[in-house]
Amino acid sequence: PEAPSARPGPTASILPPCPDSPPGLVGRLLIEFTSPMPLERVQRENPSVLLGGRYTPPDCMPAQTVAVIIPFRHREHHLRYWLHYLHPILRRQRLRYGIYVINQHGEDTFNRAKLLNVGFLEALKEDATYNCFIFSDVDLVPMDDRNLYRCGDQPRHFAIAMDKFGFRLPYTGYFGGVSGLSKAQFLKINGFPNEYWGWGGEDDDIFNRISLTGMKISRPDIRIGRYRMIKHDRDKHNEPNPQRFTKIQNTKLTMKRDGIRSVRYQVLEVSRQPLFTNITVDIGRPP
Ligand code: UD2
Ligand code: MN
Repeated sequence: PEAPSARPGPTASILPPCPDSPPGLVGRLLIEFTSPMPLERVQRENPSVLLGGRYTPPDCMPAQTVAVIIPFRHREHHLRYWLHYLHPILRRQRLRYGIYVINQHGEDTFNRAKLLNVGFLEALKEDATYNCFIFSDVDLVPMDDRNLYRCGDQPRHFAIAMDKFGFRLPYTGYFGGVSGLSKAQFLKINGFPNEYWGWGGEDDDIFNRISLTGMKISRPDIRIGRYRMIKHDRDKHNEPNPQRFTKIQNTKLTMKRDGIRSVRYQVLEVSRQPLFTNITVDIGRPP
């Protein structure tokens, strides 16, 4: 008979917890968007990523399960760079994660925050163990892998020093680009607003929700929270929202009725790609 030690055991139960500071991070990274990035190449270079863009570290047990949610429409070219850079970074960070691209169906006005609400609910339908949600624009790549895509005891703002803002925070209440909330933090603010159609304001509304519920934004060191944004023109059907200035004055009233508890949408397709899960959704149009 075979010696018991030769048999692979239930390895998951004997793995040590993942370290707070993952070994093998490289620090500052060279990020550029000039050479073309075929999806086949990105797939070839990330064989350890499982179908749907799932990954679990082989050598330790992570404390959190992280869903990365990307609001999306017609940005395939950006998504390829994002996947190329982020998968290896998230792997080095020893995260257990899944990537969800929430693709707005049709050509009505874009609604970033509503898509992020959809991502939260749909990721949880895929895996009820998600307890940390990272919301990332498709065109933002961190320049330093010490910027850990994890949740903490306060909502986290990751993209604090972007090239397009001269590597500075544009204003104290800025919460755009890449942010992260635990499941409990997200539910505490009733998720994100569904009623910001077009460009702008939704990130400030989210900031207001966090402040109004007595939480404080946590941020990385300014030397570490650096980002490159892929240069782009304003998309069609995402014109600046003229209502945004008045809407962000009213978060205190609107956040009770407008949020994750009231979001209505229809999923049209869930497709598990090698490096991400694509969820195409009909979120309606502005009233
Ligand atoms: C800024 C913020 C962003 C958001 C936005 C206002 C930065 C880096 N980001 O982005 O977080 O607050 O202002 O709404 O400052 N998208 C598509 N297809 C579209 C339109 C948008 O995929 O047709 C997605 C995509 O993930 C994109 C994101 O929405 O990265 C934000 O839109 P943007 O990149 O056009 O706006 P930007 O760079 O001013
Ligand atoms: Mn952008």
